[in-house]
Amino acid sequence: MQLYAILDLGYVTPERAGDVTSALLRGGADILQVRAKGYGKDQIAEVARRVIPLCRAVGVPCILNDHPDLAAALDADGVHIGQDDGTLAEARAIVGPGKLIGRSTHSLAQARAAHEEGFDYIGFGPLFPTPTKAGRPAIGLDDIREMEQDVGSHIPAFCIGGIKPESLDAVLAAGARRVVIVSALLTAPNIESATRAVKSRLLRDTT
Ligand code: TZP
Ligand code: MG
Repeated sequence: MQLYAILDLGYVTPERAGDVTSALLRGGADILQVRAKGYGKDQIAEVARRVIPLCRAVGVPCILNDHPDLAAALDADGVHIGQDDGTLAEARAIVGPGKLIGRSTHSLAQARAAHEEGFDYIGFGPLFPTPTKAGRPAIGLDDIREMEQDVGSHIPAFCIGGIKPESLDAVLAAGARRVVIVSALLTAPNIESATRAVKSRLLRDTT
């Protein structure tokens, strides 16, 4: 599980959700999140109801951002929550056992804390400034290796934030083994081939 794709409705209209999801999956995304900041729960549910079966058909977990209640109601494979979205126990009580629960982390200390709390996976970043999460300071590449040692060797840890095909080599050289890439895939002229290119580099250049 090396490439985490996000169907982000900041870049993709709801009408294109199915086609874009299929392209990400054909390109080799290993896990996929539906992220829809500013959308109402009904709209998110409508999109997720179409995306979840596409993922399930190819055995890729489909994670909902932010809404444990919706994730439970739609039988998504899990939920992703931020630092201000409550505890693991609170989310677990809503989604139930057997679902994945991920946490956004923005420092080595937060990454260690998320692992100790028992999250199933983490995001670690943003490594670089990114319009997808505007205003969030970049944390750079220096802590990746230690994060991988302390956390990534126990649970999947996905580096995230401003990663482009051009910066992937530097991110991997800094010790990353798993990445989330959002805008660089969703705005690519051919989403499937852009995804496939990133995936094959991850398969080749990580252990
Ligand atoms: N969390 C930390 S950075 C980020 C999120 C959701 C955005 C990643 O998107 P992009 O477009 O790959 O920078
Ligand atoms: Mg959140």
